[in-house]
Amino acid sequence: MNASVTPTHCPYCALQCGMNLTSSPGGGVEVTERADFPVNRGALCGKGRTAPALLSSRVRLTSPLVRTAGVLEPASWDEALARIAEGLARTRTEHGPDACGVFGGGGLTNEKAYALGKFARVVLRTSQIDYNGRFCMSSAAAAGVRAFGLDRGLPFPLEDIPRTGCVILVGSNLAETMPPALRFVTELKENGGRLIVIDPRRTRTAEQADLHLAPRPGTDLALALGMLHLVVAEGRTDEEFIRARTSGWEEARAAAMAHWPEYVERITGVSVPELRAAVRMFCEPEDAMVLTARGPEQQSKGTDTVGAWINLCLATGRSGRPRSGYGCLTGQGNGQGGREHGQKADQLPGYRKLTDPAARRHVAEVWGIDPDTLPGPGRSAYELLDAMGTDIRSLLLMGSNPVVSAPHAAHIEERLKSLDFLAVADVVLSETAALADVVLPVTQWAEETGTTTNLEGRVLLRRQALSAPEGVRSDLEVLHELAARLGVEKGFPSDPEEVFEELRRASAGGPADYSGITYRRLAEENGVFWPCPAPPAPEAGTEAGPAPDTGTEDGLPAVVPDGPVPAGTGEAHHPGTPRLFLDRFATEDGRARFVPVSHRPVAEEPDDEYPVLLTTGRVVAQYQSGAQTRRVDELNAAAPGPFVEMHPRLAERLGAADGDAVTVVSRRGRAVAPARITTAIRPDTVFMPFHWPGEGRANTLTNPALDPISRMPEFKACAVRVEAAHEE
Ligand SMILES: Nc1nc2c(c(=O)[nH]1)N[C@H]1C(S)=C(S)[C@@H](COP(=O)(O)OP(=O)(O)OC[C@H]3O[C@@H](n4cnc5c(=O)[nH]c(N)nc54)[C@H](O)[C@@H]3O)O[C@H]1N2
Ligand SMILES: Nc1nc2c(c(=O)[nH]1)N[C@H]1C(S)=C(S)[C@@H](COP(=O)(O)OP(=O)(O)OC[C@H]3O[C@@H](n4cnc5c(=O)[nH]c(N)nc54)[C@H](O)[C@@H]3O)O[C@H]1N2
Ligand code: SF4
Ligand SMILES: [Mo]
Repeated sequence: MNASVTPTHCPYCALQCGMNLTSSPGGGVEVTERADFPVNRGALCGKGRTAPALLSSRVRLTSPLVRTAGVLEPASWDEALARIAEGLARTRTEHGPDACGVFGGGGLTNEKAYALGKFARVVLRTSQIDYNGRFCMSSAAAAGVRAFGLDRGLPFPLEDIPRTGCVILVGSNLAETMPPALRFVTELKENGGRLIVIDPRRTRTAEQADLHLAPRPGTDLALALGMLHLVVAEGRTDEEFIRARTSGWEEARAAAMAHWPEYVERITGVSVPELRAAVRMFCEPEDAMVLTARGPEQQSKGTDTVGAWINLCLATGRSGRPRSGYGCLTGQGNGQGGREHGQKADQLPGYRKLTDPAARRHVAEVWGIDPDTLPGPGRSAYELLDAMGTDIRSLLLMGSNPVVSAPHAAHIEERLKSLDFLAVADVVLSETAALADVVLPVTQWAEETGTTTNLEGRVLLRRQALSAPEGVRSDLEVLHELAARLGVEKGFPSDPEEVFEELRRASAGGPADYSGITYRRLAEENGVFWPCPAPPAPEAGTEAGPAPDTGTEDGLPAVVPDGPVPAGTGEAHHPGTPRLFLDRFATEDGRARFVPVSHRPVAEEPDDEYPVLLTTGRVVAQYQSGAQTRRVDELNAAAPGPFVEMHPRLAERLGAADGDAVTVVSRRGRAVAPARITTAIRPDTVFMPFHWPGEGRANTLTNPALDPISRMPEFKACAVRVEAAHEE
């Protein structure tokens, strides 16, 4: 590549900030401003700014590693790939195809996620594939499908936020997790809109709020029901909207009416006057939005909790129209696209269902196989990891580091060690890769091309800006080589555009239809929102039909340029769909569905032995399991290690001063980290970030209790005891 400036996107979170990579004289690249991308308009957080550091880092892997006499030793690609093919083939012969597991990640590009899902079903013929997105937004996805018939994190562009009247941010610490997006909230306030933040901690985000409610962790469901109760009691429902656009209101209303504000106050710790103030702030303006993130979602009742917030939006008519609605702030770089193209246990590309016979026929035809050979749905992420060493004997893992990020992590670490065979593809020797029998060094974001779909449902092109160091190969090349070694010579191209062309066909007609999107369009436009079907082939001599309604005729500026097709192509194209549900919801009858939901306690309530609630989350300078960001000096200096955030009253009871090591004990294990004492957290709650392995690993403590629908673990609430470390 000799272009000196390459416009591309950040490797980390779901905002997928635009950035330019400029060749630096030393041979690498540096990040320079790219102001034309509307999501971040040039702004970046520290992680994005420092992302190139890992490209040339000494700690990145540049040779395959193969475990020999118990030790990981450098090996040739040939040897490493042969070992993996042999390991998987042996498991299949000895224990059947479902004993081979595959684990993916929401950071993988659409092309990789698609190829990985196809690899599992076509090459390994296993049903046992899932990915870390199950730990991320699966509850919101399940609730979205249940209510709207479709899951796209945000049904509108971020640019709509400043144009609404009130935003409730439920369990999102936007200021730390997507810093450039805070601008939308600031603009909302400048326009006279109000911000409500719901978080047990007074976070940097909560500090921006007009109203901050600090419920006990795990009680958002009751909180939303209490607000809906007040909406009904105060006559603030939108009867016309309910009648015209929804179904199921009577049952949902009855369920909410059982949640009296005083009862909700006892459960949540949020006072009745605060609840009333929130209802007033939300209902008074004509338009309002509710945006949830991991706080309410990573609960063993996350699906119902999100359902309750959706009910609130529907009952007040704040859905299915411009400037209003419910949205989920998806997390990983390709958290949205990663859940659409088949690495999820129950899914085929285009957000199709593996249990739907028509979907199976369509995808099997694209893949050139008999639909009857497609396996059925497999286990969810935690259940798959938990079955390692018993039903699952071999695992191929790409794009996740569960030794740090899975709940009940010490148990998962044991399960990983009990596998007959583990292969990991990564850019660094993560804590999980360190346990593998074979580790494959793969290319990074700036060294390869591919598409991601950001939290708005905007499909983007990440472009290669420099060549990869010798010795590394791309994930697509890995899958190509492994497929061939396992007897499937065709169907696994290593060229990303070729994979995308097939993905377009596989997704055509599905809920997440990408068939009208091409690399060429993505290179010319600032992304394209799905669904974007390919236009029907025009009959000779006729003009293409009118463009479908995309929601850009509501007086707001179009977000996606839907102007003329690039000269010379001669085809009309679908402009993409920035705004969903404006005319109808994606259910069969076009109506949004209310779901009756009721409060239930967290899976593990505090008791005498474990009297405190632990919640977990993130800090601005580290990303996820930290595999990448813990290797960047500037980020480590800003966030060097774990801590236990606690209220002075709790600290006093322990006799702990700020910075003293404390031990946090749950039924699953113990972790040690320094106390960080602050009045910004509820006295009955402690908070730990989960970015670190070792003795400060938060996930040693967390509870793998699963939501019955989404199979999301309860990362956000478990019972613990806190001790001064010297008591040990
Ligand atoms: N710096 C940084 N940014 C990231 C990431 C990262 O690792 N680091 N990861 C990316 C990914 S994958 C994701 S999913 C997003 C996550 O983005 P967020 O959801 O914003 O992140 P979290 O810190 O997990 O949780 C948000 C807040 O939920 C609060 N919370 C805890 N328990 C509860 C509860 O019971 N109810 C409510 N209402 N709130 C609660 C926490 O106090 C926390 O402030 O961030 C993305 N961006
Ligand atoms: N306690 C607690 N635990 C949590 C959460 C929480 O809030 N609290 N949040 C959960 C959430 S929302 C998430 S998303 C998960 C995330 O946790 P993980 O699934 O562990 O995610 P990452 O740390 O991003 O791991 C990605 C790994 O893949 C590598 N990698 C990056 N890009 C590529 C690529 O293109 N190809 C390959 N082969 N490898 C690549 C990285 O180096 C890294 O080792 O953690 C979950 N765990
Ligand atoms: S906010 Fe997210 S996408 Fe933007 S620079 Fe930071 S990590 Fe990258
Ligand atoms: Mo996530």
